[in-house]
Amino acid sequence: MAEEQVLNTHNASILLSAANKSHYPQDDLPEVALAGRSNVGKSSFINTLLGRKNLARTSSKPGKTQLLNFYNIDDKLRFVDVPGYGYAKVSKTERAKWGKMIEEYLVTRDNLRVVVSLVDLRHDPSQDDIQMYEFLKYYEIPVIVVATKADKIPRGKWNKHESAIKKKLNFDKNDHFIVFSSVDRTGLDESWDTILSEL
Ligand SMILES: Nc1nc2c(ncn2[C@@H]2O[C@H](COP(=O)(O)OP(=O)(O)OP(=O)(O)O)[C@@H](O)[C@H]2O)c(=O)[nH]1
Ligand SMILES: [Mg+2]
Repeated sequence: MAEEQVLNTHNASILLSAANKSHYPQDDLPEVALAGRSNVGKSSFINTLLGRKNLARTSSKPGKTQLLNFYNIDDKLRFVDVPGYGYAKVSKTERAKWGKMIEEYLVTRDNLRVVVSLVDLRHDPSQDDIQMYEFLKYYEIPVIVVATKADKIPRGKWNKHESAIKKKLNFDKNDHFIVFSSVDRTGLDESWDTILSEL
């Protein structure tokens, strides 16, 4: 998408929630999926990018988002909020269902242009974070790594945390890495610029 193309990011709404392919929207609009551990800040990322308080549902209760939630942005693109992984209190059966749902979407969805893979800037990536990144690299799905909750650590330590995360992920230096905060909006413009450059 040409960046000069006008995108009214405030013109956004929830379109539908889907458990499988048969419920996905049927058109050619580009989609940006948000993936990451439960509670990492996926829904907050969407709200921040859209300048909305609570369009994408956020909660202090992890594991709340159970379906793929499709958000329409100005009839030009969609965000797809993917349920978070790694929530301990989820049963094995639920976990398997989650795996099938997300894999089906990521592997078969032609509309998908890029996955924003969120990690917590404060911590080393989890095994699930590493697996998600490897999965995306394996399927050659473009990925932007966004490290959230930057407001919770001093700016002087960001670089150190970024390096540690990149090392653990075996980060491909051709990929984008963005330090982000939905509290003070660090990385907001960079996130939009990067997402639009991938459409
Ligand atoms: N300080 C701070 N808190 C954040 C940030 N992003 C999200 N949070 C908080 O972290 C919690 C989880 O945020 P969500 O956006 O709901 O996380 P999620 O990844 O969508 O979680 P699930 O839907 O359960 O997978 C909420 O209490 C948010 O307010 C951030 O950048 N900084
Ligand atoms: Mg969420």
